[in-house]
Amino acid sequence: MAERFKNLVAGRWEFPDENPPIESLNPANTSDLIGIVPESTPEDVDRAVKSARDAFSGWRLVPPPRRAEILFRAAELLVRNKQGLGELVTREMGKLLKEGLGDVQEAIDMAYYMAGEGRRLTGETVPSELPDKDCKSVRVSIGVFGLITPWNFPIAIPAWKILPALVAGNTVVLKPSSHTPVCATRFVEVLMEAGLPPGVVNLVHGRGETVGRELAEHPLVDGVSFTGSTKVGEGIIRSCVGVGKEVSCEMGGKNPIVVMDDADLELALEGSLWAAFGTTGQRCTAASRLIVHTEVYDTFLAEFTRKATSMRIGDGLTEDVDMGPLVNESQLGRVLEYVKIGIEEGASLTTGGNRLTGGRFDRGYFMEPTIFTDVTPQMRIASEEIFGPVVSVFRATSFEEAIGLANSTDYGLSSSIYTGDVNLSAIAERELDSGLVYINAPTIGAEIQLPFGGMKKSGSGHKEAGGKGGAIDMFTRIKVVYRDFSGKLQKAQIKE
Ligand code: UN1
Repeated sequence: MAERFKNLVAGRWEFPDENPPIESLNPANTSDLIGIVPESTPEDVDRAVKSARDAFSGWRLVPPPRRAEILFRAAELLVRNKQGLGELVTREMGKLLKEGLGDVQEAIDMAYYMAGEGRRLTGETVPSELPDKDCKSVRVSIGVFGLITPWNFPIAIPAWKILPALVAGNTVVLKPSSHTPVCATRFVEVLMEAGLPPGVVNLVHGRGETVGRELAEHPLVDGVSFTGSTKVGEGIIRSCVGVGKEVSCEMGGKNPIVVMDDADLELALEGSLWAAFGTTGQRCTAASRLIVHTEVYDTFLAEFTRKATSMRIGDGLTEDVDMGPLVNESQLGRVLEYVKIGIEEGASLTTGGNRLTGGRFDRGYFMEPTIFTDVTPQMRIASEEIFGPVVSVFRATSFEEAIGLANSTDYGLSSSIYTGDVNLSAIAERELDSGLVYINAPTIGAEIQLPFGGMKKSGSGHKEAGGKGGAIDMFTRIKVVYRDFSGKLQKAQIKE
């Protein structure tokens, strides 16, 4: 019998069975059934939202440093369970074990950071223009948040959203991806074990079209934080903005790495390989365009192709593997479809492009690292997010042309330049149109103590994670308080 992973509503674990359950399979070996979760209904969402609403009235009054103590305990539990959770991430999502452990580490980092925020949630105190009057701003909790998370960081991204929401005094309903529901359940279990009161965190499993939609559109939800495709995100933004809900959407990317002729080529190769094929290209920050200066183009491409073709593909739980599977059959199909599109558009397939078959490969969703050349910015493979191990290599004859190419998509999440020229790096930092810019480092691997989010079609609304302008701004509202202790009517701006 498959293990059942439940919803959490008002502090009670439950398994509604109106619909047949959803199976969670290991993408490296589909005979490995990790568990089943309910396919919940809009009524389940409604009850979860109401439970969050009920819990809000008490949770908002708990002093933030007390809320933070629970986060701190959660961090410690995550540290203790890191190995098991990391293995589960790999088993359910497919990334290499070291990356699965990294996924958990990102949640640990976020838990410690946001626990610290419990003693910081700062406002401002400024002088008044009038005597015997003070002026300050304070942060207040907002209410109930609907959190909709993807499968590619199945523990880290729920942590990015839940932890700042909670320390700021909100309550939440989480709808995790139906491809990685077990990781999300385990994470919520840790939060409960850390001592959260019932109803502060609720978990509802199910499909985006039903459960996700109901959560985003529910009138008792005050804000929505979503990570996923631009298409779904844009729908959420429209529905939230129309009714004045807080909204944060982290969406696609088409992230470039520029390699200049004066770059440390070995470093650029290593970084490009990690950013293009790490996590099987399934990061919104993955590099899908390499823009290489013509002086080093041939050497770079030859070496990059050689390194890509020698990558070892397999189950991320086994050693000596450099790249795991795609998350499921439909993602694999989508990525292979883009390979076909690239060929039809006239790009040259330098290496890869095929599903891997035979023996152990037949049990999972494996494909070759794939490189296209002779690509123009107008092609779909150069402009649409593929979300797999497929990268296009472009030739640029100058720095200006390289930056122009880098900025030539509708997306703007992350970008990178490899150069030995400090002046060029400063100009690139200024000109690259993206929320994250890396100098002599790949496009992936943002740290949690600064805001995370994109420009253009990559993100909208608030940013995530720590630092000024990060997630705390999403999960609090600023209230301004004027206190007049003069005992008389004083009129600002009025000269009498
Ligand atoms: C994502 O792919 O949605 O910067 C998030 C990175 C990770 C987060 C990626 N820290 O690559």
